[in-house]
Amino acid sequence: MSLLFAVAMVLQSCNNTKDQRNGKDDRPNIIFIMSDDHAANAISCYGNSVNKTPNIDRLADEGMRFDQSFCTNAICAPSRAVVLTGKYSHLNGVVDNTQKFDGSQETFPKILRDNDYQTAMIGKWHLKSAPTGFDYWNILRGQGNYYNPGFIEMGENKKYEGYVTDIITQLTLDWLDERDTTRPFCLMMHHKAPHRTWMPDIDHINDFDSTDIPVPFNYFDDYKNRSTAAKAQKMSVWKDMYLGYDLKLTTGFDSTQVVNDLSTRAFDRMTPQQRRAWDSAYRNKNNDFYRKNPEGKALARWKFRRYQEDYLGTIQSVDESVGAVLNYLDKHGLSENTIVVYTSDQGFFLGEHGWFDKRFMYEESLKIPLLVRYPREVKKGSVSNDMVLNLDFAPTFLDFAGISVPGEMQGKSFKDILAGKTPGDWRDAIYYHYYEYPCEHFVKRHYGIRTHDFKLIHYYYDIDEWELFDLKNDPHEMKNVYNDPAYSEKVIQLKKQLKELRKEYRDDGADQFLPGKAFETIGHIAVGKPVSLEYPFSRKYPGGGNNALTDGRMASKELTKTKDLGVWQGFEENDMIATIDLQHNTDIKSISAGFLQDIDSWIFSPVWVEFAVSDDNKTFTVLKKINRETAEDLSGKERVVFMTDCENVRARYVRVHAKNIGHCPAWHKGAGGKAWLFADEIIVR
Ligand code: SGN
Ligand code: CA
Repeated sequence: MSLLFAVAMVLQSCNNTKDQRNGKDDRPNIIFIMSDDHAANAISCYGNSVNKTPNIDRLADEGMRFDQSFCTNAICAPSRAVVLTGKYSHLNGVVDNTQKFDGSQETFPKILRDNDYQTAMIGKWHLKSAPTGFDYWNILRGQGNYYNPGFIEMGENKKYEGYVTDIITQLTLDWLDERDTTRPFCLMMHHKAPHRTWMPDIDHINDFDSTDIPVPFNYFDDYKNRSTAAKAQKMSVWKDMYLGYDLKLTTGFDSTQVVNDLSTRAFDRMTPQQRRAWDSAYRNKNNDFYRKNPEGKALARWKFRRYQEDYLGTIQSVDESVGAVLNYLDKHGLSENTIVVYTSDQGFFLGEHGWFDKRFMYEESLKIPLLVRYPREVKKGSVSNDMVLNLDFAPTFLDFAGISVPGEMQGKSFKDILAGKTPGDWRDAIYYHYYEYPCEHFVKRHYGIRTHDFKLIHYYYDIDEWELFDLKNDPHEMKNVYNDPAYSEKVIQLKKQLKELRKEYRDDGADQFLPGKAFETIGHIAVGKPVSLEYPFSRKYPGGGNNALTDGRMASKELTKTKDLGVWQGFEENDMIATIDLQHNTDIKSISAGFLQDIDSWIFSPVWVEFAVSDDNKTFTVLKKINRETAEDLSGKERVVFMTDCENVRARYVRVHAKNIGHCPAWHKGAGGKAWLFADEIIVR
């Protein structure tokens, strides 16, 4: 390449990025504010809320509000991966919350950074791998805590005292202060709020005490004519919420009336001062509950109310956070040239159908709030009814920065829509796919299509059922008309369109994400040998019976990834004391036993495991007693194996005693409840 040509190329690429007149980089800044589980129905500019969000509303007043904005997979980590990559879950690899994001793939922050943008990520990340593509990052550990949360700042553990939303806001403003003002920036401020368990900041705990909060008309939905999926979920406000853990009935006038199941892990984090303030903010309303002692439907209504008071309470701080950022921009003359986006990783049920949580392709969780302010190009107070997706953020930001969008990104830039010029070929249907099942809340796997007027959903894996909703006539999705002959043409047409979308997005191999095999076949000397038990299996999880512990089938480590939970042998409250008869004296080199740990499902790995052998099944020699490691990550799901090597051991009987923790510990949401021990398999070599 000649020198002249090289110089010309450099100049040309600068043309794209720098304002020629003053040599200043004039590309817009981007502030991407995303909260967690914030339903549009809890933002006042969306018109349906009981709360007021004046600061978030400012973005609608001064920019554009999207009324048809959706996510492609309504669950946290997958949604974040879609935002970063502009690719559907099956291509970016994060189909559910259990997967780790592969940070080596292309993301929009990386591309912006390569193009001289400063990039920062502050707040909830939840993708398991360390952030890539950011000059600065400071992320919450895991899901994050509301009080005195732990963070990871550029790989280093940090703990800040205070309330999570305020801390994230302050870190954001600090970063803005310290940035290089000669270059544009892209800043992600991601709040934890209003995620479960909805712990408001102290001064917002009582904000909604005297607000009228109407119970949704379909709160007592019976799911008639809906799919089995709608009936089988476990996300009912009135059936599945814990009184202490979720609804804060942890402080009342005397200790007998206190529900003691709010994770003390959340409470242990509080300073004594915070704890006192928290208790005094809840005490009166909790006493009122104990005085009235509601039951039946009254209790169900009380639960809804308390859920909403707390949920909306956390949003008060999110709104203040948005206000603080907007004020900062005003004060520093940045408002004109900064694109500010407010959205959420997905929607949320606020009691509609009786539910909390998300996951379903129903409107409340599918829909994301989306407000965009950019005074240079977006008309004040505009509203769009074009269908946009969280898949579109990456291409849109790159478009605004004047960078061409990589072909592998599946979203489309909605820059023109923001300018009030919807492209003629803009999409008229969206595609959705949810995978996380079986798992907490038990929402079955499904995918579907939504057009402006209809929604067709296919539930698969352990069922094969369809739902069709006529959104114009049934906006709340109360009547599945899939089997109504009047809609048979519509079904055919939508199925065809759905098939085309699946093809276009290359989502035709969903099988690869189905749960794996329930067990692995393994050979060892105890295979087929009889087992006797001191305490029997619990009838609830009897697995395959005694001999399944030595049947050469080792249960998969991913309980949630198998259809057949029965491969594990379950002991409720009791220890497992299993004796294997090898039939005759045998040389033994090692003994191991596998257990499941899935603390969210009340399954704890044993406190200790003792291995012993005997010649006569009367006198046993203890070979080894192993205590559980204490530093485990308590939220994970894993197969925990206890093992002993044996030297010069020859015996006929092998006994494995695994100590059940007995009851869920005080910090657990099931505190005091019977704990489970899941075992399989005992391997003797
Ligand atoms: C936690 C919550 C669930 C929630 C998932 C997923 N339980 O497990 O209610 O559905 O996160 O949320 S909690 O008791 O631990 O709060 S997500 O935001 O990560 O997708
Ligand atoms: Ca087995």
